[in-house]
Amino acid sequence: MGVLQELANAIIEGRRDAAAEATKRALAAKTPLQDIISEGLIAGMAVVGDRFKKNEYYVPEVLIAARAMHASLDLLRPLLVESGVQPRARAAIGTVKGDLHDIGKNLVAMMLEGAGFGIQDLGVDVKPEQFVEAAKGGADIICLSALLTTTMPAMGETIKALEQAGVRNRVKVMIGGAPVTQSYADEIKADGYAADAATAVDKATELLAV
Ligand code: B1M
Repeated sequence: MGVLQELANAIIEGRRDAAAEATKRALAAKTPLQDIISEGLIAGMAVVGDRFKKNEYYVPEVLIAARAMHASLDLLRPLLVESGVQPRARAAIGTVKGDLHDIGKNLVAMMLEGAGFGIQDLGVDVKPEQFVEAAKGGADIICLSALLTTTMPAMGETIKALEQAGVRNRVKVMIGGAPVTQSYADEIKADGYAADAATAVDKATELLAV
């Protein structure tokens, strides 16, 4: 088995030390960074996402896989910065104003990162103006998460704030979270809705055509 397949498997199985060790071996063998990312990290996380969609994996397995993915990414990140490898696209993500739930948002962020997106994680209780700043700063997609019916309206407010700041056309807006639906996305004129973290990767890829 090749070292990149070993890396992918270590991620799928959530073996953090094995992921770091395979990454070191791939680097020592002068494997291109892009190959380590696409054939190791992205390939591994794609399987994780697929299993999560099929209910073969649950939240703990995904978090453990993401932790292994991060062990590899931590080794690659400084080299990526040096070599100037560009992310597929830049995503700014946050849980909307008034909402402190971040487990789902973090999963979406990790899956997007695992799929090769650059992530700006704005955290929780993120005001519309903060998303506007991220759009002005060059984000390609704004990702809004809400877990409370009482904070869902902040998604619409954020879209309005993007319009008022004149940056709505520059970004795609994707929304999600347990109480959120496609019809709500249509109502507030979001570009896309995803029901879970793996689908969020598919939707962001589709919206940005990357
Ligand atoms: Co709260 N809470 N909570 N809570 N909490 C819920 C959401 C609730 C349904 C529980 C209940 O009453 N049955 C209820 C909401 C009711 C409603 O609005 N209709 C609720 C409430 C009421 C509250 C408080 C108001 C309670 C109180 O204080 N009286 C309070 C609010 C605080 C605030 O935010 N201002 C509160 C607080 C908390 C804790 C702090 C204790 C804790 C959060 C800890 C944390 O996140 N760090 C908490 C928790 C853990 C929950 C439950 C139990 C679990 C949520 C969770 O993490 N799910 C939840 C009940 C439940 O869902 N069973 C509940 C796992 C997570 C992986 O799923 O977040 O849905 P989820 O994410 C999924 C998808 O939705 C999707 O992908 C993820 C992975 O597949 N997704 C996206 C999420 N964001 C996305 C974005 C995308 C695309 C997909 O694109 C951008």
